[in-house]
Amino acid sequence: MRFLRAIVREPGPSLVHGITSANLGVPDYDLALRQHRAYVEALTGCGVRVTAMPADNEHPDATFVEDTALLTPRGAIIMRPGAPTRRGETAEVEKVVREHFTAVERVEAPGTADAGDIMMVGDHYYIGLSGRTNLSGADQIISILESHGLSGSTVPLDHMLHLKSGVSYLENHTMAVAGEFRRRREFSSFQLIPVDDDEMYAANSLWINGRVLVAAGFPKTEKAISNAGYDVVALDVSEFRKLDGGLSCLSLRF
Ligand code: CIR
Repeated sequence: MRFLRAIVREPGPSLVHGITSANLGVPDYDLALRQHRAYVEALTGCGVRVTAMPADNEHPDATFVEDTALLTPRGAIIMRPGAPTRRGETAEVEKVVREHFTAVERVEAPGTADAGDIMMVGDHYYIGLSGRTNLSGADQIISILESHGLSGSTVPLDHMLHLKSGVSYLENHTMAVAGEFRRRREFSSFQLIPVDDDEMYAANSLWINGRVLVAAGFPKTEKAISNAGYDVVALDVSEFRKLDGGLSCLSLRF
């Protein structure tokens, strides 16, 4: 598998009003901008051509563009975000997605889904049932995937915001897993890289074309992923962490 492109959305000054449960303080907007630029450079360094959407200042969480769409090799699905304040983010994203995809479908009410809850493993998509993604949303996504010859299954979440807050697929039949996902039956047949509780945030790592982007400041996880044979790139995303956002949330890859 190889990613050719990515879509990102620059953070706007309203970022400081984003949804959060992190208790890490208010993001520094200028620092967030610098971290976002470094993130885009890292994507480019992985051989990905990046489309940067302008900031959407009406939606403080819009920079977490991953949540708004699922892009598969057979078509795109526009999400219906679980947080009402995020629903308006999808309109502009859909326009950009339509420049690249002919098959574009949508999750409809009463379904809700954030694509941070969807993890691609080859042709199969694991969908977390969370505070943001409900069964109707997941069922709609699974039907659309099946209509394209792909498959999906649900994974109920106990505590995490999103599925990918606690598990990342690093290709090669390997996953980095934290917290409630370390012992889940659904993932027991994979080679698991356990992430310690004190480094839980680093479980949201991002495989791109052979490299793995890991949040800076989590040395045990960085070492474990590196020891598993990956070329690791550490990136500081402290300002996005303050809003519960991680590395994967900041882009749509396809
Ligand atoms: C939110 O609560 O929706 C944002 N503050 C963070 C979204 C993070 N996205 C992700 O994990 N995929």
